[in-house]
Amino acid sequence: MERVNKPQISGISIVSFIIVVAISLTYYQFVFMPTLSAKPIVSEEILNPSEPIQASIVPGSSQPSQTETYEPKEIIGKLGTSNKVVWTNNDVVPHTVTTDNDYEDPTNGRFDTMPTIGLIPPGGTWEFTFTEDGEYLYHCEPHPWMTGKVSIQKDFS
Ligand SMILES: [Cu+2]
Repeated sequence: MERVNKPQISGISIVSFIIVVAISLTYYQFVFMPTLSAKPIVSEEILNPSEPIQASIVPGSSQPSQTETYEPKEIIGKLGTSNKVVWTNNDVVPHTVTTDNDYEDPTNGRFDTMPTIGLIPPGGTWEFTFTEDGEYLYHCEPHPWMTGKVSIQKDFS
């Protein structure tokens, strides 16, 4: 009797093994990999906030003695309403907006004009949408005395 049963048992084991492998591969291909490569899901209000904040690069900012450079110096935005900032260069020389600590937004990439437009030309604008709350310090690459901060707060209302 044992001799008859043994091939059946190993047959069942092989079938079970194939099923387990097939389930694992399916999970890996259709659930695990897409989760790894997908960008985070962000609501429309955060991607396109209704009240972007206007900031200015003040004329004369390239002078080391000037204390007013980015205006307002501290920008406070609310996630889902005003988590987008538009900088306008009102000076006569080009400037950058560059993260102090290599910050990268999970959706919009590095908080820095350099990889996208480089320097903001006189009269030019640059905008950045923060999709996470937090405090973001930045400066100007050619003029390191120019510093500013963006605080994005969660909206609890
Ligand atoms: Cu500058």
